[in-house]
Amino acid sequence: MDTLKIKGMSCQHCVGAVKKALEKFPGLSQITVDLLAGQATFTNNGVDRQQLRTAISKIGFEPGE
Ligand SMILES: [Cu+2]
Repeated sequence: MDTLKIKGMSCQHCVGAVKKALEKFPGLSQITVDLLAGQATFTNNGVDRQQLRTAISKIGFEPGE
């Protein structure tokens, strides 16, 4: 499993928005987004992490490395 830190999530709506953005990548599966931990966890089958960071930034959150 991979994790990606995400800053700026404050409620379950944020969690839902992040999850939806990540679900658009066919290479990701088993996606969970944890509000308290401020991170997403997923299995990544070949998606460039930079693309994930870009998608998260576009919807207004701040991705970590
Ligand atoms: Cu929110």
